[in-house]
Amino acid sequence: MSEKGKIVMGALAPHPPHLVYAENPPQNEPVSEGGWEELRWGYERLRESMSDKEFDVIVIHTPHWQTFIGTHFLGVENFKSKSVDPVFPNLFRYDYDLNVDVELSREIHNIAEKEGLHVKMMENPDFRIDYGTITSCHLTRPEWDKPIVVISSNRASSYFSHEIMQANMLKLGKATREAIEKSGKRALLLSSNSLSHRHFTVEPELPEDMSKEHVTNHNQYIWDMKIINLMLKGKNRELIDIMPDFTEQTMAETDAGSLTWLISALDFPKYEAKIHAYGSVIGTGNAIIEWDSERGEK
Ligand code: 2X7
Ligand code: FE2
Repeated sequence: MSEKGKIVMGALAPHPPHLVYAENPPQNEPVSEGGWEELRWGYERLRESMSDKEFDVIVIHTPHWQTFIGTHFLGVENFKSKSVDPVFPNLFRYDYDLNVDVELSREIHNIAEKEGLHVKMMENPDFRIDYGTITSCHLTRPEWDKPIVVISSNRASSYFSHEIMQANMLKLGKATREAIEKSGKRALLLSSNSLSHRHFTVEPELPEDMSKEHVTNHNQYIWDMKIINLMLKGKNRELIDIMPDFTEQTMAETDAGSLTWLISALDFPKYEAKIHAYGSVIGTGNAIIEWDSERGEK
């Protein structure tokens, strides 16, 4: 490919397995009566919004593939098995069969390495894919007709600090953008994480009983709105500046680095993001948000 590649869209695409459970797709074993419609309709609106986009590959950064020594990348062309959520095995037992764009994976890996990051290609064919990757990809593109690149979450937040994690993710985002441009491919990027992440410790008898669902507490809600409004106004430098405090005070899943990686890959968009939904899942805050980088360029 000779033409320069590009990121055609970025999205915050959270992965509560409850949303897949509620949809009852053929791949998932447990059966539900529905639930969490606001978020599921939000994913429907995201899919509608990207329906006229042409892209070759989905690149996803996932909080539930946690690596303590560096950032890892899937490096095998196909994975087929069952993924079971360790916390919610009653909700998520999903048969997956997915293809990986190993060439692009390797290119991001190589550029990130040159930037000084500790990286590794994951080449074990029996590796079990995490439910974060599967849920976000399923809800964004249920056809599974595009190859994916999966990037692990290096736990620098736990090992060092949110600030060190962010410094690394800013480099990784830039490396991702450069690799995509070099590849000539058109990519959709997904940051697979919730926002505020304090959650209930007891599950209702019927998990999809919506009379039991609400944000854990008001502080979490106020913080989520602050973060969402910065994204909607294109104030992404400010967002990165306050992300460590937000992460600490709401135990946010931004500790994984996914959102910082996405904002950096999109090169700190100044244009407005578009929100498709905000809702709670066992008390956590979840927003579905898109950055249409092609529209933003105009
Ligand atoms: O992994 C998750 C999550 N991030 C949010 C809500 C519920 C369950 O799992
Ligand atoms: Fe999660």
